[in-house]
Amino acid sequence: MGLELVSFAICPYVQRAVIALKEKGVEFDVTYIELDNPPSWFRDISPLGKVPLLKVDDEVLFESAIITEYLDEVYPPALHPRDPLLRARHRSWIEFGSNLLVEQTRAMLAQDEDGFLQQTEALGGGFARLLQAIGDEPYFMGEHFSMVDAAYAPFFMRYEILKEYRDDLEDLLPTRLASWSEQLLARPSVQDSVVDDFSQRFVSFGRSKGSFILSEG
Ligand SMILES: N[C@@H](CCC(=O)N[C@@H](CS)C(=O)NCC(=O)O)C(=O)O
Repeated sequence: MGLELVSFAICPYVQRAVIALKEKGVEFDVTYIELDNPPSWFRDISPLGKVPLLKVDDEVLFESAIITEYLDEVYPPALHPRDPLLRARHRSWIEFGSNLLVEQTRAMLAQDEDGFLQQTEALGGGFARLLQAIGDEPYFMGEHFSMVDAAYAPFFMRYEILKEYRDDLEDLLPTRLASWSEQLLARPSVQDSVVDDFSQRFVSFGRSKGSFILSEG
């Protein structure tokens, strides 16, 4: 089966799919597009106009959660727990992680200090909730890397970059979440899930959108 992932280089949702593919050792091709100026073939095949898309032979899948669920059904090892209730719980927390990614993007793209502080308050609230759900170290559910871990790794990778620009983000992250982040970012599947100049591209993107915290001063 030929797999082709359609990607925008700094998209965290694409990155979730890449991590899942790498954890499973599945071969795939990547086609990068620029979202500011998407090619017409992309508009033709992307119902929501968003990445990721996963082309499976002639079929096109969209939405990262659907893509990763498909991958988990087809390729071992399973990254979701077998128990239906636990699996549903994990899916719920993945959805929570998607909301946290939105809050993070808003914080990054805030145009002034007030906007940034407002968004970090929202992030802090999200962290407090997450602390109630996460188990003992190292991963979300203890010893084994799961789909929830794949879903949060892109958030923490971006958080590390943003921390370089704002010390207060270091203090905002609770210790347990910081140690989870460390585990995730050390994982080869996570390290190999982005382009080589990811940090630079991420920062340039933020600057091009007028990010207050990433501004060059
Ligand atoms: N819910 C979607 C979100 C994907 C998403 O927002 N992708 C962004 C790039 S990171 C995108 O394609 N945006 C283009 C647009 O909204 O027009 C998923 O999980 O796949």
